[in-house]
Amino acid sequence: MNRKTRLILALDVTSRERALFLTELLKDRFDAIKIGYPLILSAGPGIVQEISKLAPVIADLKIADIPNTNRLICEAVLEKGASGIIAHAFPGMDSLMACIDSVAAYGADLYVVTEMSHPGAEQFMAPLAEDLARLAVNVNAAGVVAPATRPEKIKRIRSIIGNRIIISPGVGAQGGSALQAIRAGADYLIVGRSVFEADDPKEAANKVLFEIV
Ligand code: O7M
Repeated sequence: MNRKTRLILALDVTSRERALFLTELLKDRFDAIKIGYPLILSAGPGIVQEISKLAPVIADLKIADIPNTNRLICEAVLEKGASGIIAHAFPGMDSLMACIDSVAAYGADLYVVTEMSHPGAEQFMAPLAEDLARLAVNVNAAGVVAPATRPEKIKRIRSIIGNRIIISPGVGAQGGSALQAIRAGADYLIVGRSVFEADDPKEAANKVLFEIV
């Protein structure tokens, strides 16, 4: 991912037309577009290909299966042009290695979830986050996902992963501060509703950009 604006758009809309409109409107302000189940299940997997022609796509399928199934899922979206993939670490080393082997074959990047940004992540993920980050390092992932809602956790994760990439969701709609997340060590912020649901999405993106420069 080319680091220009340090923003990743979470395109959690369910209409193909809206997704393409927002991509065209906002692509200059974002280094990548993150597409997940809401859009892929509504618009069909071809949307990965369509948006990849306009901007780099990170496929957020939070892959969490046995190695063979992980490989099949990765290949399906990489074949459609995704340049990044997001996977969970908790299924273990072999499952994550299947993702690494797949992204390597396509010259794409793997991002591994360490701790999620919502309150429920405190229940099971938070106590394991550092182990999950270590696993991301062991498989040589390009980066990890860490919560902007808990900047102190970004700091902890940074101390474990060295200079691998941290992409960080939870800014805006979930209450996280863009500036605090960047100061804690995030490389990129994942921003969704606070931008695409705004009356003026370009202006809303500009506000985040001004905050972090
Ligand atoms: O800015 P929002 O809250 O509208 O969107 C945040 C996006 O980040 C949305 O697509 C979530 O699915 C995603 N996300 C989280 O909000 N929290 C996490 O811990 C992890 C993710 C994510 O992108 O994981 C890869």
